[in-house]
Amino acid sequence: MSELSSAFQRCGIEPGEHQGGSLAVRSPVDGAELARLHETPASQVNEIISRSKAAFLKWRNVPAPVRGELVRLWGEELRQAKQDIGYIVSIEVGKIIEEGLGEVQEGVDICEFALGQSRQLCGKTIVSERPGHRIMEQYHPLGPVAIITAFNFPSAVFAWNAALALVCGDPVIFKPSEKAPLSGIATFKALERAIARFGDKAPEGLAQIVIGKAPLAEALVDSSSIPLVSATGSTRMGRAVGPKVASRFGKRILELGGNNAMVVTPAADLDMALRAILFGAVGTAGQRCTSLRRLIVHRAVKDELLQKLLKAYSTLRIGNPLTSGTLVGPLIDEDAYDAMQKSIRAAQEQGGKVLIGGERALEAEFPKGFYVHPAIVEMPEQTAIVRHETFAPLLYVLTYDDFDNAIEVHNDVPQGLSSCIFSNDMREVETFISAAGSDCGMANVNIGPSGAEIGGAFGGEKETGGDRESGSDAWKQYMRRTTNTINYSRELPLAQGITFV
Ligand code: UN1
Repeated sequence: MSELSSAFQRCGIEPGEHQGGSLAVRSPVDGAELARLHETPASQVNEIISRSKAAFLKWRNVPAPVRGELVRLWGEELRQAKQDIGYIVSIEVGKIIEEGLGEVQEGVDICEFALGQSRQLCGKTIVSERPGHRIMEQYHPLGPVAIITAFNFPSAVFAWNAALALVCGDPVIFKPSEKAPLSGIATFKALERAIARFGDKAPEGLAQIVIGKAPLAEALVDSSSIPLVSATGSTRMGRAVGPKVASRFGKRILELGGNNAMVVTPAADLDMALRAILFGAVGTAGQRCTSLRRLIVHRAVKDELLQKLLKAYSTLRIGNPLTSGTLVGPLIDEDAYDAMQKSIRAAQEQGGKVLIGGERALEAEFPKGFYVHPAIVEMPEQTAIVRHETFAPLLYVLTYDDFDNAIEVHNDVPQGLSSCIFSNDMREVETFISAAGSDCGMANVNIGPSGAEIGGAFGGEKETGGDRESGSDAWKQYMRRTTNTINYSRELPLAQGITFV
């Protein structure tokens, strides 16, 4: 039995589930077919939504800390399956195995976070202007949540959303990316095992998965029975999803494109910046929404930094992500490769100079795998192509002289996910994270833009979508808030001093 078949088996994915279907799943590693999944017929979506609605009526009454016990068990299952799911992520998405494992760890972490959160779903008590009155807030479960994820984090982003939704009292319907459904299924199976261990208190239909393409996602997006749609992917996808959900007054969490930059000032520790640039721009082959795409470097340190960077880029180990020591795996598919080539050409037309990389790699060994040499392109200014997100290891370098101008350039892109500054000058650092600094949802100091921990709220502004998921108070989006004014007096005074009868 192949290593993959054994991993499927240990994850509870039966041969009948991954063979004989119409949806072919290919590995970006070498183009080999990994599975043929059975697609969920669109005609079944209504039934799935009905089951979710019925599950909600029961689940909302289970005390939140008891719901927390379910995600605790899920975290245990993920821990146990970490090697297998990490391996499936790696072979299906092309991430190096270290990052595949890290992604599963992110799922474990959010389960533990959600477990704690299950005892802290609390609102405020507010003083009333009226005697003998008290105002308080409660957070109540919201209803079925649709979770639509992208190929690049096929396990963790489902876990981020589902762990919180479940402790908040909401059933989940998961639509993994059709480019990486296997990792999603493996993560979902771990949840099913947790549900089985949890027992009768978990209603039937609490967690469901649909396998297939965009029409399934559209059916979920359009359903007024789904009060919250959490969608991760491109800005183009968000532009389609956002207005549809809004038109039926649904809530949404949109996690869309980024165009993340690093400002490197003369006061930076350049060796640290170098390491952060490498992980940020080259890690995950530049296919994180938080990947580093723009380097805004002061003229005084540019040459030194670029010299170090070019040296490091020239020795990057590109190859099979499952082989230990590899740093850069393949792009997800040929379209991603073509998009990178197109952006490099556009950059050149707009005055850019390719300093290194951009060419296809390992074509002889992997004719159906799209490996590239990560590219660095120096730009004379922030032209149209630099303002566009290309999901590939393509780093633009921009030079600045004046710090205020660096911040202006930094913010002058349509996206607003993550950002960072490398500097040991407290004036620069504090300015960068101040109201007049970075306009992104995440602004880091002396660490790169990618690889966030789950404890903070994750997300960004502008075309990134404006929403937050994962840590901090992101849980509130999975609940509805009620404000309760309680009168324990024998009078009935009106607010604002109004007298009536
Ligand atoms: C994504 O790329 O969609 O901060 C999510 C990070 C990861 C999550 C990225 N923790 O890079």
